[in-house]
Amino acid sequence: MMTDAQRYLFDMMGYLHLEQALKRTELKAAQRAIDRYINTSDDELPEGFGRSTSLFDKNRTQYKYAFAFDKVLEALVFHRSFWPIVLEVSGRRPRLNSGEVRINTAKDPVHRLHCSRESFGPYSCRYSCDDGKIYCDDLVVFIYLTDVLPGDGGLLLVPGSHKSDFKRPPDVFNDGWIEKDVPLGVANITAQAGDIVITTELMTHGAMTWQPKDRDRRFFILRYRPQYHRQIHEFPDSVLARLSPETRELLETQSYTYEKEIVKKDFVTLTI
Ligand SMILES: O=C(O)CCC(=O)C(=O)O
Repeated sequence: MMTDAQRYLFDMMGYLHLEQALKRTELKAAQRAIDRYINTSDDELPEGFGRSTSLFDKNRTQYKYAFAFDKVLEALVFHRSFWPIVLEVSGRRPRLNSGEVRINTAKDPVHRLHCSRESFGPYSCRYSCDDGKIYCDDLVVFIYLTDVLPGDGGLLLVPGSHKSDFKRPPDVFNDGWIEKDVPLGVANITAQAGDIVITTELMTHGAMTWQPKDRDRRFFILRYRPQYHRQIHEFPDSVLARLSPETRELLETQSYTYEKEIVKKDFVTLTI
């Protein structure tokens, strides 16, 4: 389960910043695996892998199914620093809905502020607290693989907005277009490589233009939903075939009552 401090902070602000959550060896191994992914030509990549072709990612900054590219990356979906959080907010009914790596360079445009409530309506995503626990049906985990320094740009969050009941008026935060100067009420997260930031899709978030010309921003985006959720991403067989049994179980959709074996463990390790 989450610690009391994590529960308090996540509930109040809508996000957690876990500093240096990855060990140095885990970080180095993940960085090497991502280098290998992006330096492999399209025709040598396993079936299903490559840059995103999604309409939501016109600049093709995302590398699909990165968690399934290498066992080092696959192990991160169960990382001990946030697995108890995934278990709590899913009511011990977790499912991984996607796991991609995003790479931002100076060419990439600003990512306008958005959230599920604003994009898809007030009932698209849920956040609530019951019996001393948090429930949230679209948890987003950002694992940073490179440093973000003050002034670089990158992730913006509007703390507390995961509980907002009002529509954001267009004159607030420049209608969501935040190029460089961060307005009061918005937080620019300057995470270091190895840090993990956890939030919900209900949180108003976006990203400023990446400023450095000599460094890019690389991070993993893992998204978790309850196993019975109806808005799911189906994974291709070519991706499923590469995974360990524990990860395949994490990707399964199941009923409310079904208890997966992986939820019985405080720490999940991949068996093959
Ligand atoms: O680039 C970022 O840090 C934020 C990503 C984002 O807004 C999203 O994936 O919806």
